[in-house]
Amino acid sequence: MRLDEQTRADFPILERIVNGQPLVYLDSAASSQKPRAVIEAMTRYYERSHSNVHRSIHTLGEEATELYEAARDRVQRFIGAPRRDEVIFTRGTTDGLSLLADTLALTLSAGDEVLVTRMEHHSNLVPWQMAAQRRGATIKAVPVVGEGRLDLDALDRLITGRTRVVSVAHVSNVLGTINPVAEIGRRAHAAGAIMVVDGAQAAPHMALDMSRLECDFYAFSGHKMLGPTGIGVLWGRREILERLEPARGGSEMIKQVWIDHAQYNDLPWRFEPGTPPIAEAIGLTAAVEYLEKLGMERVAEHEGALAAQAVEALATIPGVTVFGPRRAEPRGAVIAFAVEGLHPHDVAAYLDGEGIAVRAGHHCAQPLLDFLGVVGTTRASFGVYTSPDDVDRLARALPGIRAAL
Ligand code: 7TS
Repeated sequence: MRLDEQTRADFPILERIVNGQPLVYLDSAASSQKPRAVIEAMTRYYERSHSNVHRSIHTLGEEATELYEAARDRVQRFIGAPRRDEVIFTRGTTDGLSLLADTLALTLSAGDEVLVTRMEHHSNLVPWQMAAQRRGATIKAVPVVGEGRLDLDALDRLITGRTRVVSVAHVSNVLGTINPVAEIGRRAHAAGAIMVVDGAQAAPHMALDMSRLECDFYAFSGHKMLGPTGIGVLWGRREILERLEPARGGSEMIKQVWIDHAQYNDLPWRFEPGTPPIAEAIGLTAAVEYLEKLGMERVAEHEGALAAQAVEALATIPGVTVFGPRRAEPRGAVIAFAVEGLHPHDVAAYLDGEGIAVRAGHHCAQPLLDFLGVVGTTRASFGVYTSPDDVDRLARALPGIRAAL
């Protein structure tokens, strides 16, 4: 059975009728929909076990703490992390990368360099800009070439003895390019730099193995991988986390506090100040269990087939330009395109009228769009519940757009 045939009934929202048509949800890269298992796990928790974690010894306090820490074990296994205390819960990818940039900023000096790429989401740019500005460090970017790949020859020239951090998206949220992060990580490590990966568009769609990825930090969001909003993960290599001072403080991230100083808690709690997203961690457990049951290899295969179908179907429509790698090689579960002479917002509004949800705009990747020479694109993106028929409905709707506008 195809993955969408197996999963669709688990997603209540897919029963919606939008503008008189059965919903075609092609905006999973912005946020995925949620299976009943996730919604019910969170409701069950609030109805039966809610309390704060790591502080109260009453029964509910213990239950909530156990469930929250069990989520860490689930995530550790899901991403192949060597140790559970390397898994830090955050509020999302943006929060994880900001936490990391704030923390690493404490180690940067004037003249140090942070290397990013031109295809980064703003969440993997702005936190580094802020860190660099505070410390007098410099930001450099690996160019994008051809159909949307990183220029790896330029990478070698851009990594210098001053490069402290290299931070790269695993999968581009606009181009769908899957970047060779292990190879980039090897080169970063050879120069003594810390390798950071923005996995927001990878974690929901492919099997991950932190022990083999040649990176030191990996950030992703729960809400893009069938889980709730408000939770994310920052995985970090223990040897590095251990020597970093936390940049954010308060609450249970300490062992002891005096008026003018504090002794910080062990990993990972040292980097989790404040009441964490508890119900969200429990929802994330359910999402990870759901994905594991499907099998991430199967998820990648299903979405890869949809991407190939979409590239082929859209690229043959007159006036439609598809961005990103064209060949049938694996690409991420997103496809951005332009319709000649039409603003992306008009394209998205027209498609919405047909019941088809896509995103239009700069996708928080303005430097990349400058390179592509467009102010925005329209983007279709897929999840485990996306069907070939959804892609077909998009492809059949597009040719009628000019007559309709
Ligand atoms: N990094 C990448 C590559 C992303 O695609 C996104 C979100 C983020 C970071 C930020 O994730 P957040 O959960 O903290 O918001 N990308 C998109 C998108 O493509 N459309 O809406 C959000």
